[in-house]
Amino acid sequence: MWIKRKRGWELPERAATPEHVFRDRRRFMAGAAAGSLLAVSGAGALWPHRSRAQMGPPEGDPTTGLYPVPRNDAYALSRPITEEKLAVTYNNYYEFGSSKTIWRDAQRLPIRPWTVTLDGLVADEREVDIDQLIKAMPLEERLYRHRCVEAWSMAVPWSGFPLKALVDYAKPLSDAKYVRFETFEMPDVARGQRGSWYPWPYVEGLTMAEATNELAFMVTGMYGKPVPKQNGSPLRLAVPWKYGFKSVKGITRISFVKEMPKTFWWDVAADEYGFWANVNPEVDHPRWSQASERVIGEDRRIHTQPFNGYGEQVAHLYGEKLKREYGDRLYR
Ligand SMILES: Nc1nc2c(c(=O)[nH]1)N[C@H]1C(S)=C(S)[C@@H](COP(=O)(O)O)O[C@H]1N2
Ligand SMILES: [Mo]
Repeated sequence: MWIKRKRGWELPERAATPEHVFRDRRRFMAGAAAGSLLAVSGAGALWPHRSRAQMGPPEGDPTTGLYPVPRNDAYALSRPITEEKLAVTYNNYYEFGSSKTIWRDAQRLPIRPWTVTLDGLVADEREVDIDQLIKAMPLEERLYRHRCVEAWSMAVPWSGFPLKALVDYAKPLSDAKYVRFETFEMPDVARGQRGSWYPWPYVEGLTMAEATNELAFMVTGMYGKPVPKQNGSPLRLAVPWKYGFKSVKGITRISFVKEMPKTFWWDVAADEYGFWANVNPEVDHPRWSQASERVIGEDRRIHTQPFNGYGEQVAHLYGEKLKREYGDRLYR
């Protein structure tokens, strides 16, 4: 079905992005920030098909006027926020390719009109317009840690609303056990979806208890503006106690289901990734250590914390019964 090949995703971050390459990129971004580089005529030669390199919020995004939204101080951090330029240009979004620099390609994604289907075990299945949905939700800003399974991390000011608010809005039936998230399928604009070795569309899932935990957050903005396309516009998930691949981007469908959803990376490499993927420094990825993480934008590594530092809010979700049933799979 798929060909086992080492792709960027599967490499430890240090191998995938040698430090000096990354530092050179930072110098490049610093130049761009100063307004020099993108303005010079050479930029046209670098990106002949782009009249203007857009890395920020989508141009003409109808939600622009909603931001900034009030910060919820219950979700503060004791580490510096990642520089915005880095958070919006160093991404994982396999729909647009397996490199970290997909932000230009992601601009091709049409984000309006955009609907989200709410279906499965709900009182009424329906398709909601994204702007109607956003208008119905209580928007706030939260500072969250963001830890990729590749052992790099950021600290990001997300804007959005608690997933619990959306669950309440969807009115799931009592036999719903899991929430399943599905991403768009547009191979014409998303070149990564043209290959047949990945099981598109990207699917993720949470238990109902995880989905209604206060930390589970639906993202519509970041850095006080609408969320850029490369970061998951117009709607993505942020579950900061889990590895980044659980935080699915570009959501088009949310289903309430009885069975544990077969999630994308689990389907691709069941021996490496699974459903739970809770951050745990003591359980290594089969091919690299999870004990520490490289802080994007800083020349340092820090120790990784159990549940990425959110144990107080979520550890109780994973009691003895689940530990017996899943063992280390709870952490991959
Ligand atoms: N649809 C979709 N969502 C996705 C991914 C993806 O490839 N496709 N990559 C995941 C991974 S591995 C990570 S680490 C985060 C990265 O989010 P960021 O680019 O905003 O930092 O998005 C996650 N969500
Ligand atoms: Mo990731």
